[in-house]
Amino acid sequence: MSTTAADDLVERLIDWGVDTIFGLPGDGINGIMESLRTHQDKIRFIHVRHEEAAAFMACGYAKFTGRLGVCLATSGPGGIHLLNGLYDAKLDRQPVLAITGMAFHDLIHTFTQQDVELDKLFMDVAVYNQRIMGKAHVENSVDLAIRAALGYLGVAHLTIPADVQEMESDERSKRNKPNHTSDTLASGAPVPDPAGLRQSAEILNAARKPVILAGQGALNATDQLEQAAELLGAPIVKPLLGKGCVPDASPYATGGIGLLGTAPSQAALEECDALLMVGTSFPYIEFMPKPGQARGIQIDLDPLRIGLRYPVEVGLVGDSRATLEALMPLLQRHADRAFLEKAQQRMADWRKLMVERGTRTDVPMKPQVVAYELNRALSDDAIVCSDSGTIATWVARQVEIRRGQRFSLSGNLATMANGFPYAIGAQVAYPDRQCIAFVGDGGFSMLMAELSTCVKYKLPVKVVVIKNNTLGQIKWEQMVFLGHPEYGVELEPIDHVKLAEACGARGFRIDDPADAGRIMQAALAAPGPVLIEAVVDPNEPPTPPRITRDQAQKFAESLLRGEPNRGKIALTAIGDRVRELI
Ligand SMILES: Cc1cc2nc3c(=O)[nH]c(=O)nc-3n(C[C@H](O)[C@H](O)[C@H](O)COP(=O)(O)OP(=O)(O)OC[C@H]3O[C@@H](n4cnc5c(N)ncnc54)[C@H](O)[C@@H]3O)c2cc1C
Ligand SMILES: Cc1ncc(C[n+]2csc(CCOP(=O)(O)OP(=O)(O)O)c2C)c(N)n1
Ligand SMILES: [Mg+2]
Repeated sequence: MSTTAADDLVERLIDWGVDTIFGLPGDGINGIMESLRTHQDKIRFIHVRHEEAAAFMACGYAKFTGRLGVCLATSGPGGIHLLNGLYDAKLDRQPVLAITGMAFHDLIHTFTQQDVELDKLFMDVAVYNQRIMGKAHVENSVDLAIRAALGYLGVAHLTIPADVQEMESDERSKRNKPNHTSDTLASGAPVPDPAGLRQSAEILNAARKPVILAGQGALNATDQLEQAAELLGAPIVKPLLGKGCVPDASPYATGGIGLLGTAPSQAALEECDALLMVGTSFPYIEFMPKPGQARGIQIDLDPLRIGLRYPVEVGLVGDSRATLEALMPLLQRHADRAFLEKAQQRMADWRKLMVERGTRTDVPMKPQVVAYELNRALSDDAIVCSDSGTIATWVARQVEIRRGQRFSLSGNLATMANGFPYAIGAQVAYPDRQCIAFVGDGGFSMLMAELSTCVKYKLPVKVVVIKNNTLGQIKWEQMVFLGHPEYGVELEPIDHVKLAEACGARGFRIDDPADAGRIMQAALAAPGPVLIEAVVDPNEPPTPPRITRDQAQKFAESLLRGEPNRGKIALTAIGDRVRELI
């Protein structure tokens, strides 16, 4: 039987081990859809409601499995819809392959319908970007696309004109001999040079107050980070994407850093005299030590990232785990534990504060209470996905990640709406794990139709929607950073329980802290897709670990300039600080 170019594409994906594609059909990809139909015993097509969700699912799938995520969209609008999710993958460095259709090859750029040259549109997002010109062009393009996505940790894009997908003739140019390209991925990473390792050890051995800053690139180095921290007597500070690199209960961990971080992490960075960065590009330099304060060493797979945010003396290019293993035999155990012990005392106080905030009994309920109860109800293998918004603060501080659990959000693009599709991507990859989306009512409403995808594929995703009827993060930014009263942030309320039921999922509502734990446990234990609407106080601000004088001043100004909720806000924790200034 003759095969089409689309068959060659799908079969090559299967050769590479791809077994799942997230997407939505259209007449620009009918050839590929037909081939997916005839190969459905080897490759699953997950039919989504919005292509943006397909790209997020592919990104989430890649984040939690380390494998290639694949998404598919039709020509023109379908491809355009993918873009936000693809930028998320680009910025958080995830291997994702996007496949799109295009107009017929002999009508491109003739004002025909859906005439969007997606390869041109995707130039900036993709590390590899190819317009497939014929059946004989498929094999080598797919091989390169996948190798580029996995090898360079980024987005690859293949676009195929609709008629080329159906092409059966395999006429090749005389240089393009068949079977000369390979579906083999080279693995491995550079090995840091011995001189760099020696110099790093000298710096760390001489330090009195070393800190380890460990991010997403160190997720595979839990034991090594803890061993290095034990040797050095160093606290481990975790940028948000690195939340899972060591458990939050680790004696070395001081939690996150930045606006949603912890006070002990901030203090450790302010006081340290050496900084060992491992697999992180943490963007907020205002939280880093002052240049000259701490001697810097950085481990990163990508030489371009060395010295990006802090003037390091030594850069070690390599994999976090292997590099730490090479470094550790050169480290001496620090007898002086005072710096680590100080961080541990501060963490004990911080944990008490978090429990206090998570167990508040106020009505309306504080959002921290929901995150606190979620944390208690999580299973040991939970995958927790979140969104951009105040929810990121609640989850970062209240979910105490354990060994075996995973966490992510859209770190560097910081987009809304990724959290729910990430959880779906995770659940598709791991049908038996607990997959949670902890999202805001604004972000969730952008892609809420994917509830129907969960029902269709019987995916038992649990979605916790923090309902504050506002774009909370922006409301607080308007006030605290700019001194403006809130504007344009109110959300028309949605009844999420009814929405869940309308989609065929189960809906629960939590609005009373006294019932929060019981309902959360019951909802997470319920089979199938479940939505938990948590009605919370919209006036609870996500306070930074330490409020600066300028922030408090701006906040006070926003209240004085006519903030509509000033009465209620003045009763919250941040209100105390503001009242000192008015
Ligand atoms: C609403 C919102 C608020 C936020 N607030 C904060 C905040 O307060 N604090 C905070 O920390 N973040 C915050 N973030 C996220 C923040 O923007 C960054 O995305 C995050 O800090 C980056 O974390 P990272 O450095 O671990 O990851 P990345 O920026 O992805 O860096 C990972 C690094 O590891 C390298 N790498 C990859 N694999 C390996 C390997 N095997 N070995 C060695 N190196 C490797 C990569 O080359 C890269 O340089 C927020 C995000 C949102 C949406
Ligand atoms: C696609 C996109 N649009 C806008 C923003 C700006 N933004 C960041 S957080 C946020 C509010 C999120 O609101 P919600 O999901 O309700 O969460 P909350 O802050 O209320 O917890 C907005 C509008 C963004 N990051 N991404
Ligand atoms: Mg909201």
